[in-house]
Amino acid sequence: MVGSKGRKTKNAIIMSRKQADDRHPLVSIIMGSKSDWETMRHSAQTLSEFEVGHECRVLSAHRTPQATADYISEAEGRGVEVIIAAAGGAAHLAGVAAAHTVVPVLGVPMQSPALQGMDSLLSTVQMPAGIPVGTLAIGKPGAINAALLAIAILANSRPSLREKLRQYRKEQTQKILKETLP
Ligand code: RP5
Repeated sequence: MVGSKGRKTKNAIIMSRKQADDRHPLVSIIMGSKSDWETMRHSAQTLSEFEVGHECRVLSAHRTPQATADYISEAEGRGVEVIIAAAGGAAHLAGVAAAHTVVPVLGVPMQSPALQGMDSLLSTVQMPAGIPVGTLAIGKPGAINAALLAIAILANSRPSLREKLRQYRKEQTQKILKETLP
């Protein structure tokens, strides 16, 4: 009886969380400029492939500082569990986001025209101790991996997502093994 009651309770918790997941975006993708979308659409696309609810916003650490602070400060209360922040050049968006929340922040450095993203990478990755940003690779690989890492974080407490990640890796392996060279 106790066991079945426990399972019922557990199921109820899982169901209510699934309902909540369906209602609220779990991942927020923010980027410093609309010009970053061509890269960051790969984050959104990857999350969509895993059916993870997300929202995308243009917010700048420099051009919209107050709106950025307000949005990030409210994200946790709205059910956001991971924030992906992309910026290029003097790329302070991920760091500023991390300063306003304890929700994990993943930074994606954009491939800037002037310095090919080295500026973005260093601005994003060199955070002072105490305010972490998990920084991914420059450009499209970073955008895809930020989404996969966000999914892996969510999957710690969502077994179905973890299974989807395993399946993704299997398919990727099969695809590579089938490659032929001219
Ligand atoms: C950054 O400046 C943005 O993240 C973008 O990568 C870069 C250039 O922005 P735009 O001049 O294209 O708006 O803030």
